[in-house]
Amino acid sequence: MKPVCCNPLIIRYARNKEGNMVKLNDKTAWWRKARFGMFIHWGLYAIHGGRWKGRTIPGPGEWIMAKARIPATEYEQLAARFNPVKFDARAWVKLAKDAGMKYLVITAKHHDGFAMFNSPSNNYNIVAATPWGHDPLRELARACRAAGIRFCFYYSQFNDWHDPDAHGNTWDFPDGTRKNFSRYMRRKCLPQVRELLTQYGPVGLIWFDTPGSIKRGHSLELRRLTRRLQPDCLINGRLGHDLGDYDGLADNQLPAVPTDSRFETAVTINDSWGFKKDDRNWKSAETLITQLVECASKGANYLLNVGPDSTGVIPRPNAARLRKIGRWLKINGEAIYDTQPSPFPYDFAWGRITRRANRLYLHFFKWPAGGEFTLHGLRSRVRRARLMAKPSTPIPVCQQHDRKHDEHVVHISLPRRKPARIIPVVALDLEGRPDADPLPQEQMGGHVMLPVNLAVLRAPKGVSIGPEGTVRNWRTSAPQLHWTFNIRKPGLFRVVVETWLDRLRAERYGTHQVKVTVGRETARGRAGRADFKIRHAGNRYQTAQSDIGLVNIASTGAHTATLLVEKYDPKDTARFDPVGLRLVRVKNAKSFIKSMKAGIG
Ligand code: H79
Repeated sequence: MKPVCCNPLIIRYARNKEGNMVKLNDKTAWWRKARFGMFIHWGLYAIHGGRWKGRTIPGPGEWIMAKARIPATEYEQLAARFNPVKFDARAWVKLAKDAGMKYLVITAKHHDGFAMFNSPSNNYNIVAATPWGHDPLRELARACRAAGIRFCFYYSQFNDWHDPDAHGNTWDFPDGTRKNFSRYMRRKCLPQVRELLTQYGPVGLIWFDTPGSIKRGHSLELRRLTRRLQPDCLINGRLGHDLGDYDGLADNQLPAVPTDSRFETAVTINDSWGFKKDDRNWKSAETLITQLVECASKGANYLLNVGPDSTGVIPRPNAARLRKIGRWLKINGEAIYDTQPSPFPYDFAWGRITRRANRLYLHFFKWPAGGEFTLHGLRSRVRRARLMAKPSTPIPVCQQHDRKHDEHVVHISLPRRKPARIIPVVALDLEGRPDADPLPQEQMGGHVMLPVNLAVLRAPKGVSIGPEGTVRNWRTSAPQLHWTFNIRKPGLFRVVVETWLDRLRAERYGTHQVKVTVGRETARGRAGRADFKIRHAGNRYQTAQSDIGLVNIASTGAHTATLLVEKYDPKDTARFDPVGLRLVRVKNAKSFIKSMKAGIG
């Protein structure tokens, strides 16, 4: 790389071999390339596996101490029973490797306060307090190094239910006025983070969690300590006060919009992080791969969790799914690792796009009918197309540009039958860098996708568009969203409002009376909870599609669509959470209208 801009005071930039400007010595480079990591939640809670006194406790397994309000003195006694004789660091790391994961983040200390490593500063740890007496982090760090996987750890810096000066334990230590958080920092948190950064060799990143009301000074102390001991160790955004090296979303939340590639999302395979016997709500391998693709297409890393049991074994349903992901990545990894977000700022009804240099990867969630695929708005020339699974078979491509309307279209004749069971990927080699028309337009199947991130939001203060691509705090009928898009050919379109709902808090959402206007045409209907068909083993945040009617778009060219809530459902205690608007062309408008009239008559 040749530096092209040198400011000795600040940062040096260079163009890499793909022509992108990059910061030299950018320590996030390995991590942005990695795209896929293993999260491991392992602690004393694995012994209970989500059950306490014969009852299944709601919430994730690692929360059992808080959810069942187990006194610290009682919970402590679990340590004497923790004897994971089947623990095999190399087997865990091999599983991560087989899955195609590039980094591994293990809970060194979760909210329960128990250190899963050798902590000379505090006896409440796995080496001093269990009959087993091993330091699993030492063995994992060594196995990771041998396998070329970056070793990282999770540390709960704010919540510690075992320490009277930290936060979260209101059943043993209810009197907040007696807490002295600085004392906990000096006595436990800082010494332990120091141990973690000095006992295990190079650490890829520290994953802090739930900063709560931590003071900036305390976050800063942790940051300084980390920088001093391991300057290249990354810190996640949950350190607090914007002091991390990268950002993330809420647990289990996938990005709906392209990010700046310093993003990560942590996800569970069932609904628990720690081992939970009664949670068999496993997402399918296909759902997990879809999530990985979703993240990569938005420039985000996917940190997928496993919850080993108290014998030290990663449960079979966990492991089986990881191996399936690995098999998919063996063929399609090039379309995930070290890729950039799609050059199109919106999703497609058929799937997602990732890119690397002059190549686009089309990930097909739905295979095009008869294998005939079209992509609109790609201005770059396509040199060739190939299926990742069958790279030697040439695939015919035909590209057209209508100068009059400045319309670009690529036709690709794919195999008639879907060539792989899970998400086939097609690579397109372009002449030069990808150049896509940023204005939404009609794509294959007649879909015009209008995601929230491309809208102009007119709203009172406090309502905003979040980095995940939804509107935050929409709780009245005041806000409005406006989109501009392009129509190639006049016609009749179905109007579909897409909203998000948190599956674990579904009952809080409402169904709202909404209105969409395009030019002088209006569609009115109800959108929200009533249209959710919740898939229990699917994403935590799921999309509902509410078909609210039709608009006739009479002219070619640019148009504006507006979405507003006419009547806000008073029963809603969550929020109206649109992720976008979708216009879908009615294929045979005349007969459609006829049948509608017949239906009404
Ligand atoms: O380590 C995992 C979680 O235990 C941790 N972050 C991930 C990576 C986490 N700690 N706090 N939170 C997430 C947010 C708190 C959520 C809560 Fe609940 C909602 C606490 C009580 C209600 C979820 C449901 C946890 C217990 C029940």
